[in-house]
Amino acid sequence: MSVVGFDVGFLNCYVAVARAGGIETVANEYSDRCTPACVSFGPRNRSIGAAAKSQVVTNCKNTVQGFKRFHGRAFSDPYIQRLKSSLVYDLAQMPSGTTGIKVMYMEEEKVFSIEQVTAMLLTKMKETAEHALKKPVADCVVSVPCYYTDAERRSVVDAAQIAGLNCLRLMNETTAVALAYGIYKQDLPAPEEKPRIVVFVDIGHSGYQTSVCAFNKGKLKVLATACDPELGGKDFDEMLVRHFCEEFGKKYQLDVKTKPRALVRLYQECEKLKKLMSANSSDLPLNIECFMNDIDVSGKLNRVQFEEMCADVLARVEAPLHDLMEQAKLKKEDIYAVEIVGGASRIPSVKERISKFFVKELSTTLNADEAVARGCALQCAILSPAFKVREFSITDAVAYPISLKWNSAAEEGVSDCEVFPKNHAAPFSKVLTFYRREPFSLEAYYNTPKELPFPDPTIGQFVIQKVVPQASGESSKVKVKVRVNIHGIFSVSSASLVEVQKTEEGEEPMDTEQQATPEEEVIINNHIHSHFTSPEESKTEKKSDQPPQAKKPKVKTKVLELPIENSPQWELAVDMLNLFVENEGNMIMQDKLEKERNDAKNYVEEYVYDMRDKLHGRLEKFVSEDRDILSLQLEDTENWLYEDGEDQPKQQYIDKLAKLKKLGQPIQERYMESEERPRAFDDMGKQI
Ligand code: ATP
Ligand code: K
Ligand code: MG
Repeated sequence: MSVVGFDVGFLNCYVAVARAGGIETVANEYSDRCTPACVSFGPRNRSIGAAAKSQVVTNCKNTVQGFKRFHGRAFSDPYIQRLKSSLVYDLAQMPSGTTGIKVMYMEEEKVFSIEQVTAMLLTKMKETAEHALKKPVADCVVSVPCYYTDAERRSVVDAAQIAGLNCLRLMNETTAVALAYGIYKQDLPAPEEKPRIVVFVDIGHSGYQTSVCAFNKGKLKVLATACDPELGGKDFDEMLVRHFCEEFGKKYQLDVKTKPRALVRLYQECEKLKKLMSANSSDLPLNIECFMNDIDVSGKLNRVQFEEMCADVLARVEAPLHDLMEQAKLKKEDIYAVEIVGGASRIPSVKERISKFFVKELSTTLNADEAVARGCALQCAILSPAFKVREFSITDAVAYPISLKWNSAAEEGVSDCEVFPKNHAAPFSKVLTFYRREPFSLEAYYNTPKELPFPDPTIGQFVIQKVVPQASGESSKVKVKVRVNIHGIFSVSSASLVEVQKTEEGEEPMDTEQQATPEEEVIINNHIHSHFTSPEESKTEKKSDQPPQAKKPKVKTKVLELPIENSPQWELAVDMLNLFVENEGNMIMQDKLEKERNDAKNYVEEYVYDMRDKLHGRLEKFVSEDRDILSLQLEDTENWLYEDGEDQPKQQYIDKLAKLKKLGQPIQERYMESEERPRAFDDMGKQI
């Protein structure tokens, strides 16, 4: 049982764990708490995180970053097609139609699905957590942007599974931040008091998310969210890159866009410049040596110029804030605090805009980089039976309204019903009642396609199977349970047929089902079979305590579970998922073998250098006729390492080292002996 939170950012990832001392963000093998969202493919292995980022320039075509927004998207999605042209690496279509990345790996062209790539990143983060906790990690909570749709969320859940993780919850990033804020607050209003209203803003590299939450002692409720999924630090980088491309074009006659390597370097330098700009308002230099065609380039910029060129980007900060307040029907005076996180929240002009909107100083009490991961770890601790944490209830909100539609009858066409309006509490279940004589299908979709940052409003198709009429020939009552689950994913979770048998002293049907999530009953008016049902039954009702059959003769009912055929949009087929799990395992093994091979080679190299130094140093007096043999062997081995020995199986290095040690060992022993002898005398001397 592990308690771990993963913030999988577009650019930066963080791992937080729960230990006896509380929640901690932990460092990777480079002693860095930030792990770049980067995977690099090589002829013998993969590199992930910081090791991959260092190859962005040297192995640019096989080093992938910025893939967070490929989840759950068709390759043909205009968004993907637009991005494809601006990426240094290549994208390809998966057999299912979703997006994959095309790279050279193990000296072969390979296409990996987006789930696989994110799984690779999660594998790295899992190792970081395991290293910190010194035990295997499976249970975890993974962050996603609150504007993610169902298909995107399912894709991330699959990625976690491929990495061998058990994702207890996909947590909206802003909600994770809200939890990290609320759980330690001792002074929240009592449950019956007016809640404390706090706005959270997370502006990262790719996206801008805002939420407004109501806090009372022991609980938080997300009232509304508003986002711009296309606004973040990267847009500021983009403006800088555009500016310098133009400037270098004029100044040095360079067409930067034609050289991917140069472009990648320019992006890196512009990001650095942007960060420096947050702390300095004076002129700042940008210098790149040997940028293109052996030319060194340089330029400079100050904050005023920067803000000018980013005016269009900055102008987009306000709209989501308006939207947020409107949705929640709140006034600026109602807001107790505005907490901001995310790397791009450090840009002074971004802060200014937000602060001006709320007419309030912004709070930066949370760690801007780590709050999401910490919130996820806290959520994991709450969900984990093995960990004791303060009781804290979290109610999230549905981001986009969800509707169901179904065929009423051949003559009457399609009916629909909004089952989860925008900002409806989540997780949540509802029971819908239909009157049917045969199997029927439900289609779930987002009913505000314009609002969706996603081209396809379809959520999925759900067929309720094995529906039969009652013995009397009348329609059967079919109860369908739909839910938005803990990951924020819609599903038809169960269906049952209520078989009515008339008896003299029957009982009312009883719902004995366990209710893990809040639930509500909705009875759907179904025109087609209305002549089979009594008027009471066909009325649309909400949460009736009285079952619709109340006025009918006493009946006995039997509840039959019905199978459901689920076809969520862009679902990864089970056999593919299993294959990906297996492949990830193999790649982990390959990386491990390659690391061992490299280590074995390094040991030989180290021994060669170490012995050579010592032969001319402290071992000099202890070599006899074996000296030349060993020296010669060392020299040979060094040459071999640069030639034939550059790339050999692990055993070759092990054998090589053994051979050298066989020659070196006697010399070392003679040295040790002579070191020990006087000391032994010394010791004796002391005893006397
Ligand atoms: P997302 O949340 O969109 O998935 P992310 O979580 O990876 O992305 P963050 O780590 O929150 O993003 O933020 C990274 C962004 O913040 C980058 O664009 C980075 O350049 C920017 N950033 C970091 N520090 C500063 C700073 N001091 N000034 C300006 N920008 C900064
Ligand atoms: K992050
Ligand atoms: Mg982020």
